[in-house]
Amino acid sequence: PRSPLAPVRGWPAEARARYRDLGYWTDETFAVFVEDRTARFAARVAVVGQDARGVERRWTYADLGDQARAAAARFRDLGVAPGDRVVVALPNVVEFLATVLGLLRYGAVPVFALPSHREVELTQFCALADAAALVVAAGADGVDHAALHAAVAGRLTERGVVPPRLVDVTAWDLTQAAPSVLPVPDADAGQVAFLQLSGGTTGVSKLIPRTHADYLYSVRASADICGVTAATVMLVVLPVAHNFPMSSPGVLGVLDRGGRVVLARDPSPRTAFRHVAAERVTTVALVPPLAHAWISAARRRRPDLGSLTDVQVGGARLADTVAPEVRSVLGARLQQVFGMAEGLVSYTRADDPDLVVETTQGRPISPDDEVRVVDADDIDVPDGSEGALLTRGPYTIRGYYRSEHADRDSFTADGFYRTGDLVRRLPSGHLVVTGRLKDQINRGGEKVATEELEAFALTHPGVLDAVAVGVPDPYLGERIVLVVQAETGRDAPADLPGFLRGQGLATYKIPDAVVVVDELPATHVGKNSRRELRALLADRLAAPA
Ligand code: J2J
Repeated sequence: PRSPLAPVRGWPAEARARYRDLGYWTDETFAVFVEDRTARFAARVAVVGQDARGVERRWTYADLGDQARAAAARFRDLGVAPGDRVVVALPNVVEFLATVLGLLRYGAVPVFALPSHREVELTQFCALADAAALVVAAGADGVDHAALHAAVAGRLTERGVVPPRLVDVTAWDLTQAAPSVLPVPDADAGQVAFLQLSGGTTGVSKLIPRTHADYLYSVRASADICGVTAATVMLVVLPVAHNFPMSSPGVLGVLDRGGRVVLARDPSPRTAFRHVAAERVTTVALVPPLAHAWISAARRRRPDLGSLTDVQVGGARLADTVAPEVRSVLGARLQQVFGMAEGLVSYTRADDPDLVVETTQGRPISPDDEVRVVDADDIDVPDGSEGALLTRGPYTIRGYYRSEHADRDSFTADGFYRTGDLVRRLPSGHLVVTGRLKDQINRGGEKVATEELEAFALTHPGVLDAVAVGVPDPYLGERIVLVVQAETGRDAPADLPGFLRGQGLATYKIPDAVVVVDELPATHVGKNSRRELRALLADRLAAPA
């Protein structure tokens, strides 16, 4: 038996009462959501995509309900109990929806990993969550999941944690009937429903506890803002477990309204354009490099994108110069989305002037999202000036999962989340993201903690010191350059990317380039000087040769 779900720091009673009175928080849990929507829209097509074996599937809402209940029964039969955490590391296959909706229907707690995570991250998530199972699709990607699981299990055992069971959805018989009765758990909507991943700013990952009530509010409000209806056909090219395609308004927003989700197995424009034409896709969520790729591919190929009305771009800053091309080349409306798995999501609106849509990252979902823009002493700066963004509201967490230490740095005493983003707020309330305070590289929407990367580089015997730098890149926004000072008397490490891959780090964290220097510029010891060093190196490396 696993430990119970750990208590989390939630909203104070006054805030809870207010969010309920305002109608933001309801009693609906995800288990009820799954039952209700799959019954209400039973005959409509809910999801189109490949299964883990590469077979094309087309599930109605009724099918999706059956698949979720069948998955729930499989986890129950494996000995997973309601409340147990289950790490889900699946690619964009239909079993992802069966698994996640099944776990929620059953009352277990999904932990959203990505298929690009490797033994380092999976070990951290499993340990932190005390996970009962790890779900993968061995048939769908080239990864040796048995070896990966054995490595994770080995590391966990060393740390005194009982390893999770490995569940490979490729083995599931999707034609097997669901059980007729499966009790709906009597959870409270104020309880934690699942754990999302934090982008990470430190050596260890943080997990984000989201409740039924707060998350479903953000999903419903997002679906309203984005105009999701039963006619919406959403293409998912980003990893479906990420908070953006999941909830802004994402897969859940579409399922809330009876629309259709189309899962793409690869994010290339070629595959995506094929899906758009075949399924008459109306909307898609992209990160800036993909928006770029779509625009240049559409210029060359002139695909049939006639059905596409809305293109969302978020996860990293979209260049002002690229923004107008969403309409001129893709023929769709642009929506900028600035969000975070910790909560706050900001959207440009359909009735915003073009200039606002093209140059700002929108305004928050809720009238009760409290936003502060502050200087280094936490004093509010005037509108139009750059400052650090702090936020508190009906769907922004007040604390991480089992991480009191991180909480002291990440939240103010009165419960504001320190986003680590630098923004300007316009008098209209729109936010412009201008930079970042946090020790993180945003590689085209994928977040990499500099500290973690540096710590792994330092384990190489030839490395005396290492600095991970986000260097401006026209396509990715930032690329990862690892600046390394070699240990005196030793050869410069030959293949650091290969070494880091061998350490079991996620593929997206592997540096794009390594630069070996005789000596790193001198700075004073400490966290801030480390930041200065990264900034200094970023400037030098960005300068044209
Ligand atoms: C600049 N930086 C951005 C943007 C996120 C919707 C959309 C995105 C995320 C997400 C999400 C940005 N311009 N438009 O969860 O629901 C950077 C900021 C932010 C961090 C959060 C959603 N959109 N960012 O990207 O948890 O630095 O969520 O704090 O992965 O991404 O990252 P993440």
